[in-house]
Amino acid sequence: MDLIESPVQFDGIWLGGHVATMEGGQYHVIHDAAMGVKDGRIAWLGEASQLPEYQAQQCHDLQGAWITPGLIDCHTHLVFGGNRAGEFEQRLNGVSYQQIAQQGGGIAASVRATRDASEAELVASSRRRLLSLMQDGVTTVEIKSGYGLSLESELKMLRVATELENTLPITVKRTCLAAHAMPPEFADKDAYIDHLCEVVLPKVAALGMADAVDAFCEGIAFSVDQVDRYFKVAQSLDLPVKLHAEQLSSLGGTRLAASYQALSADHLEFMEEADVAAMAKSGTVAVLLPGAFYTLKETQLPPMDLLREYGVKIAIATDANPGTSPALSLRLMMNMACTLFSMTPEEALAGTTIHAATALGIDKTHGSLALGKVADFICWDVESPGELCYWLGGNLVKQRVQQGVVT
Ligand code: DI6
Ligand code: FE
Repeated sequence: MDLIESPVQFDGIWLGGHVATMEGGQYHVIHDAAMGVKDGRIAWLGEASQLPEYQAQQCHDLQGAWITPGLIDCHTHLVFGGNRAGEFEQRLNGVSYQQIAQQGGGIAASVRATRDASEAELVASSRRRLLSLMQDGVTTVEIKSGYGLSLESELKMLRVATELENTLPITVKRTCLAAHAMPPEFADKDAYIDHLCEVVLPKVAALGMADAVDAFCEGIAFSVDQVDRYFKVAQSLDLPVKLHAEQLSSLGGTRLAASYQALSADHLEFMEEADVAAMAKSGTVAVLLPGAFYTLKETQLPPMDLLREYGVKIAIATDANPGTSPALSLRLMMNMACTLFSMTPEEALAGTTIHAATALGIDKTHGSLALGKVADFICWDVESPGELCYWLGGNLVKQRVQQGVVT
């Protein structure tokens, strides 16, 4: 019997450049690489000199460019009505946060504006912000609710996130952050948490509107006990959890999150060694948010040495929100993670690729470049991957590829 060797078929092949695969959280460089894509997945990846005979519908010459996995922004509050630039200006003219809050500003202002906005208005304003992230290399984004704080308006925010995914070349993971702040209708925090447990979470789960559940555990928000009750219900509904923890003070929210095998605990400036140990044990990712650290002029640094010592995976995200992090570039956050948190450029890139994928529970398919993984990647006009963290701003994207399609 004749054995006919037929050429390998690709929808597209990329040649003439270099690849940082980010496997295992390291650059893992392939120089003079070739990457073949078929049906939206990576079908071949290695040194070009090893390529078998192939046929490709499209051939892309990288001209020396670098390919990395598409960036993953694993913590954003991208959907909201209005903005708070006016408060930013007020503060710089000497009005305090407290005074602004007393005048009905702060999160309450964003809740009002989000409730008042139509779904179409929210799609339009969020879309502009999302396009900025995408143009800077983001191929997957997490979007939280949390400025609605009523069943209807939380669902509205989650529908907007769904609509963004349906109309743009981006993967969106939706998180229900109904326990973000107190809505004006409730005076008692326990009563609001009861409402979330009895009504909001079951409905969100039944409609399949969220991939995860999040809360803000802080003196100005919800206590460890309240978050515990809310997480118990999330768990019973098979929804993974994540938590805003130890941002302004140390309450032990991180340990609670770890006890629920949380996907991530986020912010973490005030975490202690016992929190780090608990995260290492549960495999919970530490999501650091340098945009909020910078905007709040925080001086307490997250415990980088302890996180490294215990081998906790570290992700970096924009925390894009109208109050504490109006950030529209994930690459700028990578630069800030290096400068403010002493991360290396390699750690920062791992933090917006493979570790960010783990923080969203999608690392089997996303976050690094390997055979069979989703072909989400960026071709960058840089001479080395370290440049991605080096430039403050600028447009370094040469080509953006989502599920194998140039977008
Ligand atoms: N932590 C924060 O820093 C933001 N939310 C949160 O849970 C604040 C959001 C805002 O000010 O609108
Ligand atoms: Fe946040």
